Amino acid sequence: MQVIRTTKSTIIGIAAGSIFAINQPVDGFGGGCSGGSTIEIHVETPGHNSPASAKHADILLQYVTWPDGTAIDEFVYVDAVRDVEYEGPTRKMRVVTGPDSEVGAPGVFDIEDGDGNAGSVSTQDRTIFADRILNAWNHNNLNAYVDLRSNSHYSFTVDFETTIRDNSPLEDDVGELIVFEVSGNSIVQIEALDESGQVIGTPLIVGYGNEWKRVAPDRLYVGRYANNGSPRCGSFEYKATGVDLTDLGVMELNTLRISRPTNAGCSDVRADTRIVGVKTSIVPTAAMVFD
Ligand SMILES: [Ca+2]
Ligand SMILES: [Ca+2]
Ligand SMILES: [Ca+2]
Ligand SMILES: [Ca+2]
Repeated sequence: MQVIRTTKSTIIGIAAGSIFAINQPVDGFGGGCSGGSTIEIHVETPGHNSPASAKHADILLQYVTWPDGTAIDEFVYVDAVRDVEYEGPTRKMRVVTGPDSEVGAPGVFDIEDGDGNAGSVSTQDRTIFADRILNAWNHNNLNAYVDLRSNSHYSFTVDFETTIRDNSPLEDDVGELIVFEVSGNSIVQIEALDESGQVIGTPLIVGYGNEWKRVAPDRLYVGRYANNGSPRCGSFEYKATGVDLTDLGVMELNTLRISRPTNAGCSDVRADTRIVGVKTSIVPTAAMVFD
């Protein structure tokens, strides 16, 4: 079993011996319509006994355990967001951060509201919305995501705070990106960009082929919000999947473009997306290959 622990952060607080005793991949919950496929992501929900009751509050990422047993507790967050595009109607693209959260910028923010004129989406709205996305993606509260309810074109570009590198140039079980999606029923395209904004590698449609998985050991849930942002009854399950950088055709990346797939067929393209980088490698992969 390989264990990568690059920080002295949260895991230190757990009694020695306990952490890796639960390191086995967690199976599904005895079947179910999605086949029981899971991804092991451990969270803390301060003030709540379990994630099930934290749907409007902090869901704080702690560590992830990949199918080969690799446990990682260091993540790479987004530190810039730009080039927001959106061609759909108002009230259909918003950023949600659980309104009872203490990490992040709690609230429900529609893209068209930034400039004070809720009737349309202006350039100023898109600029302000980039900051809304940044406020949702630059910390470890997973209950913070882009909420999309339109089939129309959208895209935005994010820079990560440090370079994300593949732990192996081959296909491997250790994901460098964790992509979350509300309900796990929508697809989203991601592409690595170079410094000049050109696509490098291969665009990847997440949720198409690489299916969304139920989070284990505890399922995650997010709240439902009315058009005016007020909480509604019920919840949505929050699913996720890991992406190995090999699937994006790159060995490292700093910048990611997130967009509506253009040839999506009949798939649901109204993705509700949150992406977290995973620090799986502390040295450049090229050095490991060519030394
Ligand atoms: Ca506006
Ligand atoms: Ca790889
Ligand atoms: Ca990898
Ligand atoms: Ca969805």
